[in-house]
Amino acid sequence: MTLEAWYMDSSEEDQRKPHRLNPNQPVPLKELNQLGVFYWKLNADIYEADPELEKIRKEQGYTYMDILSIRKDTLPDYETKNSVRLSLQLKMFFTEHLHLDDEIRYILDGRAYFDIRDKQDRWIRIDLGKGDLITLPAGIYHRFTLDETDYTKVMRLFVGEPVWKAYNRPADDFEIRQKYVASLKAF
Ligand code: KMT
Repeated sequence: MTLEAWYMDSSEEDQRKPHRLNPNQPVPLKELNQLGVFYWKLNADIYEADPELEKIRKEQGYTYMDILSIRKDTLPDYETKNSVRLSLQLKMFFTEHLHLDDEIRYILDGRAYFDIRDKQDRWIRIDLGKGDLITLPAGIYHRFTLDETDYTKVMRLFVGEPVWKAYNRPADDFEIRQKYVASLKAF
């Protein structure tokens, strides 16, 4: 089971680039687990009838699911017509925020990055590809971006009726944020 993550540089360059430090500073899965992030590797080719996915959904109570394809058009009118909403949404996804519920995402195709904050408030970039299912805990500050391939197809899972509302940082007074921060002290 492999999942690659690393500490990010602070350059303002294109968010879709890897932004690794030089030399690279990897973050092992165990460290992600201590931040409340969990991971499964599945076979995305059989997601429509995958007993392993079914088992996870049942055990975790992920009753809701939908699928989004996210593609940055390379057409010159990317910022116009139908692409405007997607472009705005991508901007929102990359604005640091938290949710009141866990965020559960399963990459069915393509690639994407999730960035999360560690305990010292440093950015960790998590590199996701086809077959990667990740859960981010409620209350963690994070953001999402496509990588340079500009395409991902992602399954969103949720316990019960989905609530996608994002609260941009600062959201430190939220009970869920305080609960999350307190949970980190256990380590
Ligand atoms: C979020 O709110 O962080 C996201 O939904 C990320 C994008 S997953 C399609």
